[in-house]
Order: sequence, then structure tokens, then C-alpha cells
Amino acid sequence: MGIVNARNPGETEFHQAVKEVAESVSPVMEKRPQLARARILERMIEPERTVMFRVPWVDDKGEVQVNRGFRVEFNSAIGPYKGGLRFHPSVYLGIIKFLGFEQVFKNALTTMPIGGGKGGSDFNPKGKSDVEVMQFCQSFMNELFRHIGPDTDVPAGDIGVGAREIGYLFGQYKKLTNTFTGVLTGKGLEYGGSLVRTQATGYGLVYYVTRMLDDRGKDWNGLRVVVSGSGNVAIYATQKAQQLGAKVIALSDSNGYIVDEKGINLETVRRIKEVERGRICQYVDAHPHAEFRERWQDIWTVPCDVALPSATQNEIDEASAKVLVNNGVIAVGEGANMPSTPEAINVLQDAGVSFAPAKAANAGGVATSALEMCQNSMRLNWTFEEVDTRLKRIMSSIYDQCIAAAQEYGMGGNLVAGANIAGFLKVAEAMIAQGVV
Ligand code: NDP
Ligand code: 2IT
Repeated sequence: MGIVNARNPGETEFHQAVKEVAESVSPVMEKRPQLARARILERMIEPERTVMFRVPWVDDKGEVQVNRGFRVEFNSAIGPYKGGLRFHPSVYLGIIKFLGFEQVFKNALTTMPIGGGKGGSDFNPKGKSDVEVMQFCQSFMNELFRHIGPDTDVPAGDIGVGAREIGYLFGQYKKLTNTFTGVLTGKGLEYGGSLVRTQATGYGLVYYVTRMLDDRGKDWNGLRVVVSGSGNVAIYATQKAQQLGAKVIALSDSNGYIVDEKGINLETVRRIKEVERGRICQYVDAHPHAEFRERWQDIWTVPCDVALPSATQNEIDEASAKVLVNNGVIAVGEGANMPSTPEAINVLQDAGVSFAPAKAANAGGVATSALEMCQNSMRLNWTFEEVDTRLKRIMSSIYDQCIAAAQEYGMGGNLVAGANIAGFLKVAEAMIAQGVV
């Protein structure tokens, strides 16, 4: 870790992500000295390629704006680089590298042939007009297009990048290259998108947690669930949990959280968030019995059986984890990437809470992206049921891989260790087979 920190100064999120994997795989390295001799971990923590670029664009007032763009192509041992783009003002190299690093192992767990990458920009889509978002996306693609391709690197959405942004990015790629290919996933259904991709991360999260609950002899029926965020992942995790009989009572955004003891009305949330691009506080206008509270971090004080952090990194810290435990939480499933601090994970695992790590639990999104790539290659579309059945099967297989790997290395039941080890081994074997490249 000394070397990682010194070679990547200031990239605290990246340090955090590497430390967790390095700790998990240390028993593997002891058992398999050939991995250490091949310097596998040292090679994995160095991205194969990092691109940083200027993104100039003109806003509605005619003023020139300048943002910074990133694409980190982390690892292509098992397939083309694959991973989302994040547009958020907090984006810098350390965030894109932590996301890209995690993506490598997550993608390996999906059983699909995809390597790992991530990209994005410090552009803030909030409050921008559609024209401004389009101007930005076109300028972003003016540089990105030369680095990506359907067999090279296939970006998708993440925070701040949804169907609208993917559409503008795709249009510009097509224009610049004069090709119609599956170079991005999360596309609209009219032009090559896959059914279920919109729902996939949230649904997949709930499918994974279902397996975990099942191992405790429980199902979702009647459980009180708190979901943080109110974006793509949060909305569809809520929808699936509700379909399975759970009562979702809280959601949030970066201004605060709402609590509805009667159960969240998801139609209202979807109108506010997907149609109007509004704020979660507007929920109480339609449902006056519900409550809006400021400080999104405090959402974990709402007593619940299951917590699904689905907003952003490090949103559950040690203190929040203790509150969750004291309130009797039985399961935590990470919808967001790295939403729990290492201290929080320790508190939850020590208390016997079932803990589903992001790499495994939120892999349904990228797995369905890989199914979209598959359909694009065949120039065919599967039905909703076909894709959903495959997604369920993939989430179940990820769960089985995590359980088996944890068991084999003496950490039975520890899904964090299991996910890291299973993902690591698959990538490591592929790297060894391909030589020192
Ligand atoms: P969206 O942009 O659709 O929604 C993000 C939500 O999280 C919004 O409610 C947003 O609130 C909130 N949020 C984001 N950043 C912060 C912050 N710094 N502080 C407080 N609240 C914040 O993104 P997604 O739902 O797609 O992504 C959510 C998480 O899931 C991310 O960690 C992402 O990496 C992860 N993920 C997403 C996948 C996907 O397929 N989309 C796949 C796997 C993981 P506000 O509007 O106020 O900013
Ligand atoms: O973090 C993630 O897995 C995503 N944002 C989805 C990536 C993808 O390529 O679908």
C-alpha cells in the first residue's frame, strides 16, 4: 500500500478500493506463489491506459465553458474495456480509477467476456438545458471516439449519465465514425438498447439480496427497507423490492431524504425524477403525510430491516453502521459503488449483518450491458422475460461464486472476501495465460 499511495498521490478513493482487494486476496497469494512471481497484483493496479482531455463547449448564454474528461482503460484480460461514464462535479482521476479498478473484478464475476474501464467528467448536468447537455456530450465524444469501439472499449451510464446523455454521445460517435455499432450500452430501445437495462442494476441488487436473505431463512415480505439515492439504481431497487412484498420507507438525494411510513409511492418519485428532473423534497407536496428531512447522511437513522445504499461512495460511515445495527438491520446490499467505508463494513460484519458488496451486488447493470452487446452483435433483440431470466441467473451465479470462494479460502460467509477472490482469480488466470503484456 505504501507504493500504491506514493505512486498515486491524493487518490484516496483509489487507495481505499485497492486496499480492500489486496487484503482479501492475501491468502490466495500465499497459497499460489506463482501469482506473486508474475506480479499480478502490481500489474492489476496499473491501468493499461489513461486518457485525460479538455472538453470545451458553449453554454446557452454564449459563454465558453471548459471541463475535464477521463477514460481509464483498466484491464482487458477477459474482454473489451467495459464500464460507465460519470458526470458529476466531484469527479477527478482518483474517483475514475477507483471505479475502473472495481469494475475489473465486478465484470469478471458477471461470467460475461468484459474487461474493466471507467470514465467521466467534472461536468455538472444539474440545472443545464438539454441543449447544453448535448453540446457537452458532443464535445466529450469529439475526443473519446478515437479511444473506444465495440471490440475495444464500450462505455455506458453512471451518476449523471442516463438515456438522454447516452443518446447524444451515440449520435456524435455515429457521425464521427460513420458506423452504427454497439459502442455504448444503455441505448434507447429504438436504436439498439436492451430491454431490462434500465431496471437491471436495481433489480439485480434485489435478486442478489434475495439469495442472501434466503440463507437466513427470510424473504422480502413485510420487511422495512431504506434505499438511499433516488436515481436509476434506487428507483428500480425500490420497484423490485416492492414487487416482492417489502415496504420501502425512505429515499434521498443530495439535498436530504424523505420518509413515508405508508410506503414510498414510486409513481410520484418517477414523475419527479425521471420526467421533471426535480428534487426528492417535492415528494411531500403530493404526499403531505410524508416527511422531508435535510442532511442526506442521516437517512440511516430511519429504522429498517434492509438497507440498500444506492447513491454514492462512502455514504455509510462507522457511526451510521452502528446506528443501523442498533436499530436491528439484518442485511445491507450495496447498490452504489463503494458506499460503505471499511470501518462501516467491519461494524456490520462483526454484528452478523448479511453484507452484499457492490462488486457483486450491483453487477446486474453491467451484466445486462454485456447482454445488450450480445444482442447488438447478433442484430437481434430478446424479450423482457428472456433478459430478466438471464439477469436472475447471472446474479445467482455471482452469489454462488462469492460463497464458494470465501469458503475455499477459510472466510466462509464473508461475501466481501468471496467477491474479491473470485473476481481476482478469473482475471489473474487470464493475465497469466496471455503472458507479460
Ligand atoms: P443517478 O445519477 O441516476 O442517481 C444518483 C443518485 O444519488 C441521485 O439521487 C443523487 O442525488 C444521489 N447522489 C449522487 N451523488 C451524490 C453525492 N455526492 N451526495 C449525495 N447524493 C448523491 O445515478 P445511478 O443511480 O446510476 O448511480 C447510483 C450509484 O450506483 C453510483 O454509485 C453508481 O456508480 C452506482 N452504479 C450504477 C449503475 C448503473 O447501471 N447506473 C451500475 C452499478 C452501480 P442528486 O440528484 O441530488 O445528485
Ligand atoms: O458501475 C457500473 O457497473 C455501471 N455504472 C454500469 C456499467 C456498464 O457498463 O453498464
